[in-house]
Amino acid sequence: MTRRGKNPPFDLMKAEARLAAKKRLIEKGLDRLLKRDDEPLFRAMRYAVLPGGKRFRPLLLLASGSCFGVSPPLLLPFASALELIHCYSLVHDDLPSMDNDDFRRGKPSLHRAFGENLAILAGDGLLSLAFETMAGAAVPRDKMRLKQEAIQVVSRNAGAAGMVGGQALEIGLKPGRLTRARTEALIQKKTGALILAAVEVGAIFGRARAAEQRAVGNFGRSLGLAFQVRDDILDARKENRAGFSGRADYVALVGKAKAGERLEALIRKAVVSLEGFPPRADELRFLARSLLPFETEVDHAQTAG
Ligand code: GRG
Repeated sequence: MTRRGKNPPFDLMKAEARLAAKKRLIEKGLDRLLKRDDEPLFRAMRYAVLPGGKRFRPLLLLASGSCFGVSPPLLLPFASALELIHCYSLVHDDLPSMDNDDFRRGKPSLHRAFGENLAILAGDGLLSLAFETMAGAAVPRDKMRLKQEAIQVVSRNAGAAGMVGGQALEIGLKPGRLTRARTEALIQKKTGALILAAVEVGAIFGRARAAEQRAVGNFGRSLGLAFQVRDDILDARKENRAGFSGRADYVALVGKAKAGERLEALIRKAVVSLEGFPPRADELRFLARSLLPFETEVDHAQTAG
């Protein structure tokens, strides 16, 4: 049986319902992983993760798994790990020495609530827990090699070659040196790398063929870029920034209208990458479309936190 064929009709409702069920699974999984303890460090770690945001990356990972016929429970440790890494990055990004943000997910940022030293340690704790979770994932013997590959992909994309590297590029930015190409390359690392890892892990466990891996990789790269462009558009709506923000800000670079056009084009490109994939790819298509302008506030599949 071939997985690719003519483009099937898109069943939005079904995809939405499946994603909602996946989100419930993710929330339960994260709650289980985070120790209930009165020690400030453990309280801080829970505060950083629960209740959460959109859970976009773990949903993407599970949706990619479903696209290749892999059931969510097998992938849950990897989906949880990605969210833990994402949460640690938010905690560290909010620190005074980084973005210096006082609020995150509608509440005081972790360093405002628990102090800077504990925020650093809670971030470190979440990162380590992510790797402990992936290493401890129970997989059948014939999938051990896939597990190793998945851990490698997540490590690479979270680290200096991916998200951390992108953040380092951003803190080294000099006014006037940003081109669109440089900005997009930076975004691919800072924001795109985790999103790409999410879709790749699903494809790894689904033993996707080379052409399918390429298609899903292209989907992930377009989506990673789209995600940050959308975030910059939403940020620009909230505040009226003038001049150099110290960030690789897409809206500041090309203006709101062009950023909106780029966002739509990227989402179209992402969806086109999956052309010929069967209805099992509808959850991925749904997640891509949920980033469209004016659907951005829609909680995809009642998925917003
Ligand atoms: C500090 C190691 C380190 C890395 C920082 C990813 C990142 C690099 C920082 C996070 C801050 C930021 C604005 C990143 C861009 C990606 C992004 C739009 C994050 C917000 O992700 P959402 O919208 O948040 O998925 P929720 O709250 O829904 O999880």
